[in-house]
Amino acid sequence: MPKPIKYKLKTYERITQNKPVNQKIVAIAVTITTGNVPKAGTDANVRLLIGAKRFDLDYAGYNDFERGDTDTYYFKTNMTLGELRKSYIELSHDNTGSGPGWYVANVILQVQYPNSFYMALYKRWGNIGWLAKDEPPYYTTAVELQQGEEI
Ligand SMILES: [Ca+2]
Repeated sequence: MPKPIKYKLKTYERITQNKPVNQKIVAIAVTITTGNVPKAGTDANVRLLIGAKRFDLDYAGYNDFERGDTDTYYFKTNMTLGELRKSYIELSHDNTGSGPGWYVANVILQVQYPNSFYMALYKRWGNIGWLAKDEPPYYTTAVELQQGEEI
């Protein structure tokens, strides 16, 4: 078993860099692609933390996060871009259900500005891998996506 590491920090790209820190954000969309590998899917309860806010990712009557699926969740917010950049962001699940290990291919966070029909890319994290205690490397059900920046 490899040496335990609490989190795996991933590389990302961002195209909101040119916006001011006081830019208001009225909604956030998170798009998660579950990998196309055996046992990639999960039925555990998945949540996204953005700072002190917790977002439960679940559509009633829909089997979220199955192998190869891309699922998007929208949340209304009233934060600013600067507050988002300062926020700690973590994706996790509660390790419940049968075979709860989850293989996350990538995560995309988009933001919506007031009076804009479109979502703008905030960050994209690729090749995240297993969030699993029942799949290698067996050490965590959470991934830190962003530490929170000094701005
Ligand atoms: Ca599921």
